Amino acid sequence: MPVDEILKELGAIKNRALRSIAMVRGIKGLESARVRYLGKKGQLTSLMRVVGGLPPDARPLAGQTANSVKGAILQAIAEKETELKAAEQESRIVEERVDITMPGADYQIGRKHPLTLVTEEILRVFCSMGFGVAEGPDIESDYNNFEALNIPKHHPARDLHDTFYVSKDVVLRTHTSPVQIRTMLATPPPVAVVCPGRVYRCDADATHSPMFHQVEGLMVDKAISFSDLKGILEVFVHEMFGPDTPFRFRPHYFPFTEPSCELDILFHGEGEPNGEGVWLEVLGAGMVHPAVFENVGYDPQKVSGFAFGLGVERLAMIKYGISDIRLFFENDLRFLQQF
Ligand code: FA5
Repeated sequence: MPVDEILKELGAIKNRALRSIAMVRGIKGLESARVRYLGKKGQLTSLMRVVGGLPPDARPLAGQTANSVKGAILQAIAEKETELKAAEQESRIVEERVDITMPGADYQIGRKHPLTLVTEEILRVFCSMGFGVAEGPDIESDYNNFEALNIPKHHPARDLHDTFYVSKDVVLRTHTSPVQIRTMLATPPPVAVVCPGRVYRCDADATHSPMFHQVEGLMVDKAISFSDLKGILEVFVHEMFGPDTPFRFRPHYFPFTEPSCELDILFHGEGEPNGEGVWLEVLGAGMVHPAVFENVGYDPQKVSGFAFGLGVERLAMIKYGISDIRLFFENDLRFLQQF
């Protein structure tokens, strides 16, 4: 290839390369322009090989020209690279700009479940009267749940409890009364405790749930009488629901108390007939049966006491005017956010 032509071609390569580098829009495009002209098989590299093969007298001029074209292309690439990087940084600054004058992201603060609120309120009232708090396990022995409470195997009262059996001698506790047994086995009299917790029964409708909450109460000392029980429960109802709340005691039967009663509160809720209210049973109670004292090693000749077991859901239904117990367990935020 004659030198003239080589020089002309070098000039043309330079023009093309500078033009296409000027038009490049990104780093990738710049790299492919570099490969196109300066890569192993690039246009300038290939022509430089031809220059290498020229006769010695023609080589210096062609070689110098080729080197200066290469220098110009390299410089253009370097300048373009600086320009592209600056533009990229600029656009990232714009994209990632934080507007500190915008309002903050909204987040929801959790709150206590209505049953937790009511349980805390119940404990507050009894603790203010001198009761302590005791707890027991949800999975309980048949002995503590039934036998020690004067409900032997095959006793008809067992049918009332619709028990979930874990094994022959282990149950999901059907009430919090086994915590009475645990407390008396662990502590000599006098005792005054309230025992909150979950209980389980195979039973479900608008006022019955298969898992619900009770608070057990137990007071044992010398000469505790039924009037003490009535007085304590009256204070409780009036503290929880206000001094004018109508309530009534009704005779009842429990194998572990004698005499026994139930306490009803007049409930005004959605859907109740005539607007007169309905009596809702909220707790069972009575004087601890001598057989129970004997089972825990207390002497029924020396001590007496009362016990009660109240339903937390029932009290929450009355307090908040809720007619369906299932609302407590559906986890509907529209319901829960009202408390
Ligand atoms: C008992 O569980 C006795 N252990 C209470 C007791 C304790 C009596 C100490 C004497 C001495 P009962 O099964 O009636 O009794 O339940 C007590 C309260 O739990 C009921 O008054 C009611 O408020 C609530 N309750 C009972 N079953 C359910 C249920 N399936 N769903 C929601 N609450 C219930």
